[in-house]
Amino acid sequence: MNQNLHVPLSIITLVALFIVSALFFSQFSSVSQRLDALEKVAREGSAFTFGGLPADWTNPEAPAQSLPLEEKDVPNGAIKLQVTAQGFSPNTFTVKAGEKVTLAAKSADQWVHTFVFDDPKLTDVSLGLASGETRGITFFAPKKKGEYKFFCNVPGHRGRGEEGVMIVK
Ligand SMILES: [Cu+2]
Repeated sequence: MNQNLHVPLSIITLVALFIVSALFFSQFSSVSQRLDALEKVAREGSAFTFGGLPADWTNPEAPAQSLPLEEKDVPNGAIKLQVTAQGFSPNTFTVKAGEKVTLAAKSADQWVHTFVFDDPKLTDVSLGLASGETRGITFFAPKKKGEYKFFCNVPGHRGRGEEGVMIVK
């Protein structure tokens, strides 16, 4: 290797070091942002998506169930349902077409229950509830008026009456 190449090589080394450290620090700041987001989740009870990223459960654009909620954490104006082996209570509720809906459901007996809709367009609107647990979800009501059936999809539960209707008008 001749002498003339040494200068460019050391410049290349310096540039490479700069890039590596820039990448390192950008990584560092995104980790700290991520920790901030996780803290926010811990404080506000947001849900995690399957990708592991925190999701805001009150965002109707991307319905995702909350972590378990205390009664005081259920927003004012939320539609509240309870589900037991006897069914949903209430088993019907009414919303306006296209409006933002916040729903909170509680498993009020010793069983695990779920809340899901029949309509495939509402697949994302689903809750899984351990015994005694309340969770919430926010979504846009369908723009199409009509009756949308919901139920608990734990095997055997719908058959014993765990179903209801969301009326969109
Ligand atoms: Cu059930």
